[in-house]
Amino acid sequence: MDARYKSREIERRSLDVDGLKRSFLEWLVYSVGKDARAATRRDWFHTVALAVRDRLVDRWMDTTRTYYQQDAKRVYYLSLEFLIGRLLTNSLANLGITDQCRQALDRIGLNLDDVVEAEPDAALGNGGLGRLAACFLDSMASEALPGYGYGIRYEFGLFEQRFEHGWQVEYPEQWLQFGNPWEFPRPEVLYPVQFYGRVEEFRDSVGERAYRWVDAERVLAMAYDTPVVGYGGDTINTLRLWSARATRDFNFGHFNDGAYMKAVEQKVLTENLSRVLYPNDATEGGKELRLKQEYFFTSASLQDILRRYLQHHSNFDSLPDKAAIQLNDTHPAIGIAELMRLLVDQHGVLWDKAWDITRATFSYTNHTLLPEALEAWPVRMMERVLPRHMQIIYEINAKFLNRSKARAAGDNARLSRLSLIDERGDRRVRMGNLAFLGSHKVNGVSALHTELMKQTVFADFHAEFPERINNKTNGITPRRWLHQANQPLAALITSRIGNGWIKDLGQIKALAEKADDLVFREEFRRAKRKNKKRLAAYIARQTGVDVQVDSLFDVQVKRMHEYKRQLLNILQAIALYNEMRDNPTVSWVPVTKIFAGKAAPSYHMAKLIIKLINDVAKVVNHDPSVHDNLKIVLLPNYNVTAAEIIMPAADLSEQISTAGMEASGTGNMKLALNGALTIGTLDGANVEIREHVGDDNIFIFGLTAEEVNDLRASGGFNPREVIASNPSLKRALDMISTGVFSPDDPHRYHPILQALTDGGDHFLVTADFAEYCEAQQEAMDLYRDQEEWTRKAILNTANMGWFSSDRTIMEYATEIWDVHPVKPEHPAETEG
Ligand code: 6GP
Repeated sequence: MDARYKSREIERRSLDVDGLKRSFLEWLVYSVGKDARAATRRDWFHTVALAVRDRLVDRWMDTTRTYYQQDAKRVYYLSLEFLIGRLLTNSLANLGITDQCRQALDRIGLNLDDVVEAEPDAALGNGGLGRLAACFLDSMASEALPGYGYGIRYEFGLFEQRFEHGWQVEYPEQWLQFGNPWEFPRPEVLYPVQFYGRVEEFRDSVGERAYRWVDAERVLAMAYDTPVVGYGGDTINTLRLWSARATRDFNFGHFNDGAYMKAVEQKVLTENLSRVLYPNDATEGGKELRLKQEYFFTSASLQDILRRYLQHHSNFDSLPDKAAIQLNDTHPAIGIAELMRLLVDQHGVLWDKAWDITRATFSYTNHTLLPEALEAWPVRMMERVLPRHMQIIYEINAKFLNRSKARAAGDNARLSRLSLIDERGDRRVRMGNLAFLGSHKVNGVSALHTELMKQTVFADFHAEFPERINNKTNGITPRRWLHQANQPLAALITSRIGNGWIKDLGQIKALAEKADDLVFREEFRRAKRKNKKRLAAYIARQTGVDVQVDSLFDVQVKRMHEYKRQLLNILQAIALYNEMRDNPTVSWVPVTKIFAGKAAPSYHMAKLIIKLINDVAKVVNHDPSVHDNLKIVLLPNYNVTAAEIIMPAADLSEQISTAGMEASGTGNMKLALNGALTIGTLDGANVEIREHVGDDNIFIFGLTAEEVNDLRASGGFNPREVIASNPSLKRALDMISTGVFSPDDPHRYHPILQALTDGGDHFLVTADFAEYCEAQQEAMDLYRDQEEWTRKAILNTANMGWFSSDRTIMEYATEIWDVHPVKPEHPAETEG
């Protein structure tokens, strides 16, 4: 072998500073094709990413090979969204080579932090559901679980949000514009996926009735693989994302007609399937393209899963022992009908057997109870787009309803609620019901949410299958959300209790006793202050607003949604602003209200609330009479990267959804783990956070889920009365309605005021306002006592160990998937 080539081989593996430096210089020239003098920051990012990628390929292959050789049971996490964020810092930290990399770059005269900034944020998701999927990938790899992620390689991720005159404006997000160094295209891994056409009945070889799907349009799904590095770098799993490709024969038909342009047009249309992520969070658009996206990635994934299974098996009897398929919400639920189709139509498995296999293989996670988010596809659309699946769904439904207890009891109302078809109005397929019926386990994402699932949307199914619903409270990966995002605190923790917490977050409990240690509190505060300085600089860059580092950083970051009640927060801000102006001699606790979050482009109310926050901010931030004691900022373009700056810097975490409406929340966990105190309702995982951090270390206010339910059911709630009896609320609303914040358009906020009054205040903003203000006052009072505040902050961090996604994922592994850790076998490392 050429000596130079051979030396490169060794360097590809070397983890020391010299080896890294040499391979950076090599990569820059030979793969990025740039001279060090001409290289941009982006060139260096690609260089470093490619060199780091080299260092994980061997172990990635070892991992995959070990799973294959042991024919291990794998879990397949099917998700329409993976909200990954940047990968460089994550890969370096999980490989344990951050310091070496930093030094190697130093020697070339570069700063790692600058290089990291050139990486685009992979935003293939909207919010909680997508970010949870990304945390789960990290935990599966870190726990050595044979886990695969399957999704779509969207060319355009979640839109970029900008504010123009205070209004949200969406711009396309182009994360792939300059290439993606982490992915491996697999042009040979291609599966056909069909749409439209019709179903033909025929007699099979033994004379049985059988069906085939004919005259369909075909699209190809092409795989792109991204390695998922577990902590310590031993296990490296795979995220396989599908991209749509037009088939060649599809185009040839047109060429023969001489219609070249038409052929190319058709190709573009076909490939639109993986073009863009739908920007709705927890609401369903009902668009045909969305249904096609769901089927596209689900079908390709199932074909891939069966191919892998058939490498070791000749029939499907043991599929459930070798594959667990988790449906991340109902988006991939069509997979239940698709697996039935593949087994029955393509592999000749008998129906009942196929159904047993399907149910034993699938499980389903529900992420929201919001009725508008429960997917229900028009039967007519389904019949047209997926005709064979529609038949299969009818068949599943008929067999189920025939056997159900409701039929026996003659309870027709119940029967129609259990049906996979909603017969009211234009008929629709209820994907939640299909997912429930086709799964052996169904889970909610917090204790409260799971209880509510049993009582509400799935009450009838729960009565039918009382063992099926179970709870898996969400978690977050401590690697990204503490170890990487909050280096000052991570270093402090490690200095006291060692670094075992990174892998076993339960160990962080040992910090609890340090809450009474004056020196530790001082250091904890210093770490927080450092993070706040970093956020303040970011705020200044992004919004031009200067905030006081020593003010109380009060943070609400999440998608803009009425049920999350950013409106409640901004109303309290207005009330506080009024109090400060009324009492200029009082020494106020300075407060900085920090908001961030995107609204779905078609969600007008959420966008109006964005404008309101920006309008209020403009008035408050420029009013000298509050002496900088109150600042309000709404940061644009909230994404994973922004969250990594915001979470570590927060003092107060706003988790103020209308009780019963937030399934779990995960931002609540990130903030508490980073030492923020929560102000929140008893909703979602807030309930469990309170149990872990203790009642004294959290500010709970407002109606409970039960009270919300009763209040709404009674019909006796009158927001106008509530407003009339609360002068500070009334004054805040009057200011909005008289155009104090919108002099250019005094009626701008009429729809908001309308919703709060005549609209009946569905989200109970007015009902919770008074208690919320009291809780805010309590928080401000406590903040004056920095020692006491810090003590509670430390207790929050110390008691959040249970909320690691490692705990969550191991619960899924043992209680749902029956999947076990598999240690990759590494052949003796070759020496070049
Ligand atoms: C979200 C829930 O709203 C949030 O409470 C939860 O923490 C998160 O899922 C992860 O479980 N739901 C969605 O993002 C969604 O799109 C269909 O639901």
